[in-house]
Amino acid sequence: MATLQEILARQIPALRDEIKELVKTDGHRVISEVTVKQAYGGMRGVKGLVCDTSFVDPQEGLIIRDYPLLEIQDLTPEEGFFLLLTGERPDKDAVQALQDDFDKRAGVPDYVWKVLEAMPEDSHPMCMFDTGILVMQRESVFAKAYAEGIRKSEYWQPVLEDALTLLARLPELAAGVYRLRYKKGPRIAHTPGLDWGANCAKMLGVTDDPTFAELIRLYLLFHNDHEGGNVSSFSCHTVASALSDAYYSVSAGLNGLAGPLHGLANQNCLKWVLALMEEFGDMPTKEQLARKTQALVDAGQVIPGYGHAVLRATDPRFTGLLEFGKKHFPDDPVFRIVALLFEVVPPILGEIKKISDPWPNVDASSGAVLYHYGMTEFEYYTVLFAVSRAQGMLAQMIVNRALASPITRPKSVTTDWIKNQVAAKA
Ligand code: AMX
Repeated sequence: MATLQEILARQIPALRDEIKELVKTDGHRVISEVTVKQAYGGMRGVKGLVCDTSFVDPQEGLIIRDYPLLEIQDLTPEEGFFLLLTGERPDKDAVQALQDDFDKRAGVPDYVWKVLEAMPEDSHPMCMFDTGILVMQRESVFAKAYAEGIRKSEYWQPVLEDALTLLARLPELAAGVYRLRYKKGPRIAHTPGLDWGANCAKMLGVTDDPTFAELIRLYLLFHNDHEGGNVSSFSCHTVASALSDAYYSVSAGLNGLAGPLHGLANQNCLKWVLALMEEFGDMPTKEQLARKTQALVDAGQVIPGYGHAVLRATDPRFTGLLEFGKKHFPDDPVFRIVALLFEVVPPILGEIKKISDPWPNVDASSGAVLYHYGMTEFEYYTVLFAVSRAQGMLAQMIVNRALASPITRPKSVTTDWIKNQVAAKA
């Protein structure tokens, strides 16, 4: 099988022709309308973006290039990235070529560590991770090629170069942030020949338990993409549309992932579970959990890890991680509470009319499985989400650059304009 680069070089001309023809013949057709509620409501449900790497079905959840996530949960993250980007499942040789390529590009430069070491000790690990990405911007191959006048039709090639370098370095950067921020001792070097997920697990240095590497592979696969409209992907897309390079664009996306309604929900979820344990001990009853859930809702707070802007059923990513916990550590107290909350929370949220989705999302279980292995620093969890989500953001960016997608610029209107519009229609 051909390499990632060869497959893209073959696919891109055909994809360009296909989209050009579609826009030419059917460009005038209406695919979505916008109501006043949607204009004020985060554009929820407005179909104004295209993303071919993955799709989120409200009932089935994440579908990567036609494959429902749980059907492909045995893929390694690199296989997942290959699939996201090309729509093809790589054979052994193609994966090996990608892993070899990552090995060649690995190695976070020293200047990055110097910057991170100079940051205040209480910096949030997401801020450190993001800073590490931004300082590497000076190495962008795309920025250099653009400054030298590269042809538009070739833009995607240096973007792919930047993407592969970033992906090769992100596990090491993430693990280095973990060890520095939580004083875990010297950094552990990247091991050539080891796959991306196992390398990440090893560099974190949390445990030698082989099932931890299995978990990190799953983790890095499960969070990789969630179509185009989620905060991280959309932010990355918008910034990239200005022809900002992969470093600036991924950093922008991660700043959104760091918000409590998005990727930071996993840290808040675990914080909540630990607070429940402190109050009720290791074995809270369903009644106690139900009372606390209701109290939080009554206080106007969100139950972290529950609800979703698109999903209307249990997130398969939650299910996959729950199954992993049931298989490897069903009696772990934190994990047991997470499993119990799954029984208790949805019926309570389901009673509240305004909530569109009472079911758990990935963040409801993703912290507990890490906690089991001794990663108790829950502020850190979003960094692992970020390593994974970078794959989707970069895959989308490469495709968009190949299609020469124009700068993102929806039209905003004023409240007076909306009122006049509504009055005219009435
Ligand atoms: N607990 C309590 N209230 C909730 C809720 C929850 N888990 N989920 C939604 N609601 C509330 C909203 O706050 C909103 O209230 P408001 O009208 O008073 O502001 C109302 O229900 C309607 O919201 P919605 O249409 O159901 O959801 P949304 O599309 O506006 O928001 C999300 C989606 C994820 C931000 C929301 O469900 C939430 O805040 N969940 C908790 C945080 C979380 O788990 N985030 C992670 C999402 C997955 C991810 O990106 N990693």
